[in-house]
Amino acid sequence: MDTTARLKRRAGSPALAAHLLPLPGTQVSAKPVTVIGMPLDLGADRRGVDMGPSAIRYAGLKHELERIGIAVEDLGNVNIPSPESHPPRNARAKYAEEIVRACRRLARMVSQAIERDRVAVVLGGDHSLAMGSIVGASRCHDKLGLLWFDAHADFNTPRTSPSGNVHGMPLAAVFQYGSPAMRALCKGSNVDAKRCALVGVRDTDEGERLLLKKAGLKVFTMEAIDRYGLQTVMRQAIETASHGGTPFHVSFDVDVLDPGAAPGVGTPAIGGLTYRESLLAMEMISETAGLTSVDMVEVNPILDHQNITAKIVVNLLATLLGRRVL
Ligand SMILES: [Mn+2]
Repeated sequence: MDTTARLKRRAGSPALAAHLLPLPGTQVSAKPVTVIGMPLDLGADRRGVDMGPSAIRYAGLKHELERIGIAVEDLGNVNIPSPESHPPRNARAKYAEEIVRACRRLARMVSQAIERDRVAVVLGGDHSLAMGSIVGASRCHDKLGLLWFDAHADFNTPRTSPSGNVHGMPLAAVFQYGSPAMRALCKGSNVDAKRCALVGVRDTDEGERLLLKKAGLKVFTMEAIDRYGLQTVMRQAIETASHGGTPFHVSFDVDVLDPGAAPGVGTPAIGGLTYRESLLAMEMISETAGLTSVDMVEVNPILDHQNITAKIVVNLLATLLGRRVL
């Protein structure tokens, strides 16, 4: 059975199936890709995002990328300890040490892929893994830009976080706010505030709002997207991240999409991007030259319907890496 028929069958309803059909056009000659699975759920309260890498692979990532002429190697999964093996040591930053150790392993794999002139594609897992990808990509460049798609700002610290879950803290750690272990890891980051843009934010905590302002990042909220449109916002966000031709990392929390479109995410928040808007964002990024690496995080198959969220991720990645309609 070909991909189209398979997607149709899996999608259930014909309307949904039509929405998910692979686009007919292909664009060959994109950079080869290295896929790394990061089944990390130590940063989130709810189990399930550890199955994200599996769901995305099952949705046909490798097949779809190869279909459009991209060479793919899959390094399998980074080994992650199970939260059942011991309780968190620190309730304000649960499993921070274990997460940092896993991120160091991920950083090595990401930097080795980039050094071999490949695009590193990291499948999550909860968003705390982004610390590892960013540190890994930073090792390969003097400066690294960062495009962070998210419903949340992920700018909490152990002090401001209401939950103590580390997946709400990775971006703050990149800017040296957070637990000592996280700050030590993120000393390896080359991202500075003027080369970082957040897109799609709509749900923030009190403490992190103050810290976010202090850090001076460019935040493009959903309100900005409503007012100015996605194209205008993305132009500015890309300009920020790739300022002066800087290579950049994309960290994409799938909860930036509206849960009506992508229900299988760890922390859903209503009022997000449509599927079309998220595709357009990927198209616009793919028109630039600077992409070094990308995370797709927080896919939770337990909360999903017929793996549609993972299928959306496959379409987003294919588009980001060069798939075209014509
Ligand atoms: Mn996030």
